[in-house]
Amino acid sequence: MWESGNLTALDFQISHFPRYILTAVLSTWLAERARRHSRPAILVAVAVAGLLGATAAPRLTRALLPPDTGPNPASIGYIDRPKPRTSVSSVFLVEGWAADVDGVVEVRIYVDGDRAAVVRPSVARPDVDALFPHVARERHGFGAELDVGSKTGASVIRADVLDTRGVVTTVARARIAIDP
Ligand SMILES: [Ca+2]
Repeated sequence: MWESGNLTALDFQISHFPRYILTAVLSTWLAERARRHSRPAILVAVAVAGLLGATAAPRLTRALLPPDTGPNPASIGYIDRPKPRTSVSSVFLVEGWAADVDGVVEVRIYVDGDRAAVVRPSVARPDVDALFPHVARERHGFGAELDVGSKTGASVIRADVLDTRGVVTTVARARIAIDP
């Protein structure tokens, strides 16, 4: 991704560099020969030099800016607690981790499609860093105490991650049972 971005920037610099040389040569020529040429010839030369400079400038600007950051890899994560197919009471703790190449903004936890909590990961998870060395170096672990009130029976907990590029990804689901 980064390699291809750098190549693109390099291509711009190589393919449009001659325009700058041409513009510089024309400007120098104009400065030295202005008194010996007619006004129309100078105006044409100025117009050509200006056009070359104007068309090359945006490309140089693009070449000097950071390369396109490319596609946005999906966030990853897991719900460690409660374990799938276990029973919980109406107030229970959800714990897990979330990670993203660009960084995680928040984790949104849902119970049967209803948003139950929004948390920012705050617990260090060196195990996640070791397993996924490409993700952003930040705290991945999250935890939230949920109170589902009178809801009972089979339920699905879902964790969605909002990354720093504004994309929301469902990273984990766990089927549980809520005891009456
Ligand atoms: Ca992402």
